[in-house]
Amino acid sequence: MFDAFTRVVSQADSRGEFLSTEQLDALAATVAAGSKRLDTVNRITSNASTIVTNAARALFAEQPQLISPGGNAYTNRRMAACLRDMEIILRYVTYATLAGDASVLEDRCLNGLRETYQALGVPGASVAAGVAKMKDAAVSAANDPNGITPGDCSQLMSEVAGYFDRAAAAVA
Ligand code: PEB
Repeated sequence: MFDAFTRVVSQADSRGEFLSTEQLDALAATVAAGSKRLDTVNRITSNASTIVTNAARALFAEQPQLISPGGNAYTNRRMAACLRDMEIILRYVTYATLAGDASVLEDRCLNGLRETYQALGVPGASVAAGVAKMKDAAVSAANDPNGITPGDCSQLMSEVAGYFDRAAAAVA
Protein backbone atom coordinates (compact mmCIF):
# COMPACT_ATOMS: atom_id res chain seq x y z
CA MET A 1 0.00 0.00 0.00
CA PHE A 2 1.37 3.36 -1.09
CA ASP A 3 0.54 6.93 -0.23
CA ALA A 4 1.57 10.04 -2.13
CA PHE A 5 4.95 10.01 -0.31
CA THR A 6 5.87 6.34 -0.35
CA ARG A 7 4.85 6.12 -4.02
CA VAL A 8 7.44 8.75 -4.95
CA VAL A 9 10.08 7.16 -2.72
CA SER A 10 9.49 3.76 -4.29
CA GLN A 11 9.69 5.15 -7.84
CA ALA A 12 12.90 7.06 -7.12
CA ASP A 13 14.47 4.08 -5.38
CA SER A 14 13.65 1.74 -8.26
CA ARG A 15 15.66 4.11 -10.52
CA GLY A 16 18.35 4.64 -7.88
CA GLU A 17 17.81 8.39 -7.99
CA PHE A 18 17.34 11.19 -5.50
CA LEU A 19 13.89 12.78 -5.38
CA SER A 20 13.55 15.35 -8.16
CA THR A 21 12.63 18.99 -7.66
CA GLU A 22 9.32 18.32 -9.45
CA GLN A 23 8.55 15.45 -7.10
CA LEU A 24 9.40 17.54 -4.05
CA ASP A 25 7.28 20.45 -5.35
CA ALA A 26 4.35 18.12 -5.93
CA LEU A 27 4.67 16.71 -2.40
CA ALA A 28 4.94 20.22 -0.97
CA ALA A 29 1.67 21.05 -2.73
CA THR A 30 0.12 17.90 -1.25
CA VAL A 31 1.18 18.99 2.23
CA ALA A 32 -0.11 22.53 1.65
CA ALA A 33 -3.52 21.13 0.62
CA GLY A 34 -3.58 18.70 3.57
CA SER A 35 -6.45 20.37 5.41
CA LYS A 36 -8.62 20.26 2.30
CA ARG A 37 -7.90 16.56 1.99
CA LEU A 38 -8.78 15.86 5.63
CA ASP A 39 -11.96 17.96 5.36
CA THR A 40 -12.94 16.02 2.25
CA VAL A 41 -12.40 12.67 3.95
CA ASN A 42 -14.35 13.92 6.96
CA ARG A 43 -17.26 15.17 4.83
CA ILE A 44 -17.57 11.90 2.91
CA THR A 45 -17.12 9.77 6.03
CA SER A 46 -19.72 11.63 8.05
CA ASN A 47 -22.22 11.46 5.17
CA ALA A 48 -21.44 7.85 4.25
CA SER A 49 -24.75 6.27 5.17
CA THR A 50 -26.73 8.98 3.34
CA ILE A 51 -24.48 8.68 0.30
CA VAL A 52 -24.91 4.88 0.18
CA THR A 53 -28.66 4.87 0.86
CA ASN A 54 -29.51 7.57 -1.66
CA ALA A 55 -27.31 6.02 -4.35
CA ALA A 56 -28.93 2.61 -3.80
CA ARG A 57 -32.42 4.10 -3.86
CA ALA A 58 -31.69 5.93 -7.12
CA LEU A 59 -30.13 2.78 -8.61
CA PHE A 60 -33.20 0.68 -7.75
CA ALA A 61 -35.52 3.37 -9.13
CA GLU A 62 -33.62 3.23 -12.43
CA GLN A 63 -33.17 -0.55 -12.49
CA PRO A 64 -36.27 -1.95 -10.70
CA GLN A 65 -35.49 -5.46 -11.96
CA LEU A 66 -32.77 -5.61 -9.29
CA ILE A 67 -35.36 -5.59 -6.50
CA SER A 68 -38.00 -7.67 -8.30
CA PRO A 69 -38.26 -11.42 -7.66
CA GLY A 70 -35.14 -13.04 -9.13
CA GLY A 71 -33.22 -9.74 -9.03
CA ASN A 72 -29.76 -9.38 -7.55
CA ALA A 73 -30.94 -7.25 -4.65
CA TYR A 74 -34.18 -9.18 -4.10
CA THR A 75 -34.58 -10.59 -0.57
CA ASN A 76 -33.25 -8.81 2.49
CA ARG A 77 -30.08 -10.86 2.40
CA ARG A 78 -29.08 -9.71 -1.08
CA MET A 79 -30.23 -6.14 -0.41
CA ALA A 80 -28.03 -6.10 2.68
CA ALA A 81 -25.09 -7.51 0.69
CA CYS A 82 -25.59 -4.83 -1.96
CA LEU A 83 -25.69 -1.94 0.53
CA ARG A 84 -22.69 -3.41 2.29
CA ASP A 85 -20.74 -3.65 -0.99
CA MET A 86 -21.45 -0.01 -1.80
CA GLU A 87 -20.37 0.98 1.68
CA ILE A 88 -17.13 -1.02 1.35
CA ILE A 89 -16.31 0.69 -1.96
CA LEU A 90 -17.05 4.12 -0.49
CA ARG A 91 -14.88 3.33 2.54
CA TYR A 92 -11.91 2.41 0.34
CA VAL A 93 -12.40 5.60 -1.69
CA THR A 94 -12.05 7.57 1.57
CA TYR A 95 -8.84 5.65 2.35
CA ALA A 96 -7.42 6.42 -1.10
CA THR A 97 -8.40 10.06 -0.69
CA LEU A 98 -6.59 10.27 2.63
CA ALA A 99 -3.52 8.52 1.23
CA GLY A 100 -3.56 10.53 -2.00
CA ASP A 101 -2.98 7.26 -3.84
CA ALA A 102 -5.27 4.63 -5.34
CA SER A 103 -3.24 1.59 -4.32
CA VAL A 104 -5.19 0.79 -1.14
CA LEU A 105 -8.42 0.87 -3.16
CA GLU A 106 -6.95 -1.19 -5.99
CA ASP A 107 -5.19 -3.82 -3.89
CA ARG A 108 -7.68 -4.37 -1.08
CA CYS A 109 -11.02 -3.73 -2.73
CA LEU A 110 -11.03 -3.78 -6.54
CA ASN A 111 -8.51 -6.52 -7.21
CA GLY A 112 -10.56 -9.56 -8.29
CA LEU A 113 -13.90 -7.85 -7.68
CA ARG A 114 -15.06 -8.22 -11.28
CA GLU A 115 -14.39 -11.98 -11.11
CA THR A 116 -16.20 -12.17 -7.75
CA TYR A 117 -19.27 -10.51 -9.24
CA GLN A 118 -19.13 -12.72 -12.32
CA ALA A 119 -19.01 -15.81 -10.10
CA LEU A 120 -21.91 -14.55 -7.99
CA GLY A 121 -23.98 -13.48 -11.00
CA VAL A 122 -24.10 -9.89 -9.72
CA PRO A 123 -24.31 -7.44 -12.67
CA GLY A 124 -21.12 -5.38 -12.59
CA ALA A 125 -22.61 -2.65 -14.76
CA SER A 126 -25.29 -2.09 -12.11
CA VAL A 127 -22.65 -1.87 -9.38
CA ALA A 128 -20.79 0.65 -11.58
CA ALA A 129 -23.99 2.70 -11.94
CA GLY A 130 -24.37 2.72 -8.15
CA VAL A 131 -20.75 3.82 -7.73
CA ALA A 132 -21.30 6.69 -10.19
CA LYS A 133 -24.23 7.88 -8.07
CA MET A 134 -22.08 7.73 -4.94
CA LYS A 135 -19.45 9.79 -6.77
CA ASP A 136 -21.88 12.62 -7.47
CA ALA A 137 -23.18 12.62 -3.90
CA ALA A 138 -19.72 12.41 -2.34
CA VAL A 139 -18.30 15.23 -4.46
CA SER A 140 -21.26 17.46 -3.70
CA ALA A 141 -21.00 16.70 0.05
CA ALA A 142 -17.28 17.50 -0.03
CA ASN A 143 -17.84 20.63 -2.13
CA ASP A 144 -20.62 22.04 0.07
CA PRO A 145 -19.32 25.52 1.03
CA ASN A 146 -21.40 25.69 4.23
CA GLY A 147 -19.47 25.89 7.49
CA ILE A 148 -16.05 25.42 5.96
CA THR A 149 -13.13 27.66 4.98
CA PRO A 150 -13.71 28.59 1.34
CA GLY A 151 -11.04 27.60 -1.18
CA ASP A 152 -10.44 26.03 -4.57
CA CYS A 153 -10.88 22.29 -4.25
CA SER A 154 -11.28 21.51 -7.94
CA GLN A 155 -8.08 19.49 -8.22
CA LEU A 156 -8.87 17.44 -5.13
CA MET A 157 -12.44 16.87 -6.32
CA SER A 158 -11.22 15.51 -9.64
CA GLU A 159 -8.80 13.24 -7.77
CA VAL A 160 -11.68 11.93 -5.62
CA ALA A 161 -13.92 11.54 -8.67
CA GLY A 162 -11.09 9.57 -10.28
CA TYR A 163 -11.12 7.02 -7.44
CA PHE A 164 -14.85 6.43 -7.98
CA ASP A 165 -14.23 6.15 -11.74
CA ARG A 166 -11.56 3.50 -11.13
CA ALA A 167 -13.98 1.55 -8.94
CA ALA A 168 -16.73 1.75 -11.56
CA ALA A 169 -14.35 0.77 -14.37
CA ALA A 170 -13.06 -2.18 -12.32
CA VAL A 171 -16.49 -3.84 -12.21
CA ALA A 172 -18.34 -2.53 -15.29
C1 PEB B 1 -17.66 -8.20 -2.58
N1 PEB B 1 -20.03 -9.09 -2.66
C2 PEB B 1 -20.70 -10.24 -2.40
C3 PEB B 1 -19.76 -11.23 -1.99
C4 PEB B 1 -18.51 -10.62 -1.99
C5 PEB B 1 -18.72 -9.29 -2.40
C6 PEB B 1 -17.17 -11.27 -1.63
C7 PEB B 1 -20.05 -12.69 -1.66
C8 PEB B 1 -20.06 -12.99 -0.17
C9 PEB B 1 -21.18 -12.28 0.53
O1 PEB B 1 -22.34 -12.35 0.11
O2 PEB B 1 -20.86 -11.63 1.53
N2 PEB B 1 -16.74 -8.21 -0.32
C10 PEB B 1 -17.41 -7.39 -1.33
C11 PEB B 1 -16.42 -6.31 -1.58
C12 PEB B 1 -15.27 -6.57 -0.85
C13 PEB B 1 -15.51 -7.78 -0.07
C14 PEB B 1 -16.67 -5.14 -2.47
C15 PEB B 1 -14.06 -5.74 -0.87
C16 PEB B 1 -13.09 -5.83 0.04
O3 PEB B 1 -14.72 -8.32 0.72
N3 PEB B 1 -26.52 -6.64 -5.87
C17 PEB B 1 -27.22 -5.80 -6.70
C18 PEB B 1 -26.46 -4.58 -6.95
C19 PEB B 1 -25.18 -4.77 -6.16
C20 PEB B 1 -25.32 -6.13 -5.52
C21 PEB B 1 -26.20 -4.41 -8.43
C22 PEB B 1 -24.69 -2.32 -5.81
O4 PEB B 1 -28.31 -6.02 -7.20
C23 PEB B 1 -24.34 -6.71 -4.76
C24 PEB B 1 -24.98 -3.66 -5.13
N4 PEB B 1 -23.00 -8.41 -3.66
C25 PEB B 1 -24.20 -8.00 -4.12
C26 PEB B 1 -25.14 -9.03 -3.84
C27 PEB B 1 -24.44 -10.07 -3.24
C28 PEB B 1 -23.08 -9.66 -3.11
C29 PEB B 1 -22.10 -10.47 -2.51
C30 PEB B 1 -26.60 -9.04 -4.10
C31 PEB B 1 -25.00 -11.40 -2.78
C32 PEB B 1 -25.01 -12.34 -3.97
C33 PEB B 1 -25.70 -13.64 -3.64
O5 PEB B 1 -25.34 -14.28 -2.63
O6 PEB B 1 -26.60 -13.99 -4.41
